[in-house]
Amino acid sequence: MQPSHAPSPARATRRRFLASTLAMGAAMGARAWGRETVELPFENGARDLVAYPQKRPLIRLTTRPPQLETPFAVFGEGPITPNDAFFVRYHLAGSPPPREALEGPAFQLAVEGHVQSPLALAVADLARRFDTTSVVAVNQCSGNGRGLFRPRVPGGQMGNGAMGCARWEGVRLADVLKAAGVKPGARHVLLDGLDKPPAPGIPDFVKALDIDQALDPEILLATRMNGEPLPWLNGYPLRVVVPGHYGTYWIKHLHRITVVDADFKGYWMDPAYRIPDDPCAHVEPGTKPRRTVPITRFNVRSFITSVADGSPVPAARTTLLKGIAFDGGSGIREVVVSDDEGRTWRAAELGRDHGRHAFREWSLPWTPPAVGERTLWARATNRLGQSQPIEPLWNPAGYMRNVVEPVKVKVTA
Ligand SMILES: Nc1nc2c(c(=O)[nH]1)N[C@H]1C(S)=C(S)[C@@H](COP(=O)(O)O)O[C@H]1N2
Ligand SMILES: [Mo]
Repeated sequence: MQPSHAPSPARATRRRFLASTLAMGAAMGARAWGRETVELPFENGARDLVAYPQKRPLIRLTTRPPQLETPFAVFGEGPITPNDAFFVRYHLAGSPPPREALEGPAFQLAVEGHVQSPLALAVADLARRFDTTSVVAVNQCSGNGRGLFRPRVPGGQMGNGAMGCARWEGVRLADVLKAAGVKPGARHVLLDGLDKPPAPGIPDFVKALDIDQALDPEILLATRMNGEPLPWLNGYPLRVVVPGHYGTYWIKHLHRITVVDADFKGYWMDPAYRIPDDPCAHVEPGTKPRRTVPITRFNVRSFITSVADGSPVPAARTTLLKGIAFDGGSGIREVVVSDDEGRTWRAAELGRDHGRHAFREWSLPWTPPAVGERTLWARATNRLGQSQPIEPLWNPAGYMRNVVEPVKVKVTA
């Protein structure tokens, strides 16, 4: 069953909406800082650093809609990604919705469909009617690191800056659904943001959760991020937070929740955002999977953040290597580091635990054994015993990259 979007509250303001999106680039006040650029480590990796409202200069992938990647050095500053450095991902050219459409009582969350009592809630009603709670959780785009796949794959060519970790504060989706009274036979819960397709025929960005999953008390409808209201470009005034799951489910500017009693078959669930039906979500490079399933939880990842690829490291001195690790919600058990391409590994010390969905910092003192080029590897294992492959795994959409990312350093006398 396809849900109808006809009675959308955004309809009435659609003309104004389209007009305003045309002027988006200028209206958003994006500033290129004397055309500062960065070079991501793959062909066609030159990107401008551009400051959008509430954002420091970030790596711009596209203008319409704005898609911004976090400069990797930010992850070395701590386990919480500052709001002004947090990455931005949108699908539809008219996104984000203009600020006026998101302010005050005009912005309402509708809860409707296969429920006993449909709700229309102002954002302020949420905190009044339901308990608030918070979680520190990583948001990561399915295509984080896609630009590094070989052979190359189509889609946004990102380095590893399409992730971030924040404290998200809000109410539980389960409580809101219970207040609306989910009817027996409910199958899917559809999540829709206020951004609308720019032209007929382009499917609205709607995601679906199975009803059982939607009732998981971990899933939040968040209004705050790191103690502040959500930035405009990260979903103001309300977004979904699905800890441990790829960002595609973290609907921004959430304005409609629809419970349906049939399987939802929207474009952004099928064919988009699907992975090979295989325990490692991969196929032979260059081939197509026979069966696919929707993408769900993060696999295990770790990164070295204290030294950048290609940077010099002094010989005969101890350098503190630092980094981060995370997984789909079991938590990190161990991070090991190798300076000899896997012949030997040493265990890093894990930093403070901010919860099993957060970036886990790690550190390890390292004295380079000799002058010359060295490749450093970090590899994490989660509490389920899952780890990271040394050889990259490939799939046609470039999702779920989690290979050990080598960092080459030049040890200098
Ligand atoms: N309304 C809306 N929400 C959305 C999207 C979108 O295009 N529109 N993209 C999703 C995807 S694919 C990702 S990775 C996350 C990114 O969250 P961020 O922009 O806050 O970093 O938002 C998700 N929520
Ligand atoms: Mo994404």
